[in-house]
Amino acid sequence: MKSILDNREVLAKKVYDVAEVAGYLWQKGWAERNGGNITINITDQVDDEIRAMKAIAEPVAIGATLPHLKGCYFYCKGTNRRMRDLARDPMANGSVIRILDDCAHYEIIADAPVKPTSELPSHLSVHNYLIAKGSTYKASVHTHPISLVAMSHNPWFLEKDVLTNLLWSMIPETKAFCPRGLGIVPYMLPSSVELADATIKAIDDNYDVVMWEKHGVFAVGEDVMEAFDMIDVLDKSAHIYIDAKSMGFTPDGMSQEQMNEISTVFHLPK
Ligand code: 2HA
Ligand code: ZN
Repeated sequence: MKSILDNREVLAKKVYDVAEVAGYLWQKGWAERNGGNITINITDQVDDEIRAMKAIAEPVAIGATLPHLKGCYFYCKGTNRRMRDLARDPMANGSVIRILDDCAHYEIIADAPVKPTSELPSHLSVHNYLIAKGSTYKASVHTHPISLVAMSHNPWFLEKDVLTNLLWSMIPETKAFCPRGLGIVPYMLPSSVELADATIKAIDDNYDVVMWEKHGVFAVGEDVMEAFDMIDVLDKSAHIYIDAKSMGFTPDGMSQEQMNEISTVFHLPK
């Protein structure tokens, strides 16, 4: 079957990176059924031939007007599609969409008429925000990491930066590779505009990874691997905390002095 990825090496690599991450999310147990979504901004990989491609489905309202997305293109996981299926066949379980000039509708241009993720309004609102800020970030990942979500059921962990500092202190790598920590968004209805707005507010507060209380996390990054890696190091720390707790003790965590040393050596904010 003909694919938009044919003879487009860079675009194909980006989509196959999404597929690779989708496989990791499934293997980690973070992607039950259709859980989670991934979108990547592929506008830079779009050539004249793609720009001229006809839509393969009727335009659909985004549910918001997003002025910075005019003429942008995204690869999006399909709604109700499984990460484990996307890992095998990304163009049958996701699609390429074009944002129309009214900035309020999208149309699917390839490869199959797979309707994008239920969290499309929040993903696209975040991409709109990132472009407006002049950010170079192109990827957003939403997933349901078990240990991090478990920790979000304790209100004490939801105070600003309590979880950030605790997770950073479990292993030196966590602050080094997730230097902005973990923002917190209180529980809100999945797919709601309120959740999208609160997520943008947290990203604007300088977090790259945001916890959606009792639901999952939302991460942004230069590419899908970077977004995944930040979630992965945070969840690793959550595992270490929980393992220590299940052995019957509360882990000491690295001391403030040790944390400061890491920050100095890795040139991280203190
Ligand atoms: O797409 O995870 O939050 C399934 C979800 C919605
Ligand atoms: Zn979810």
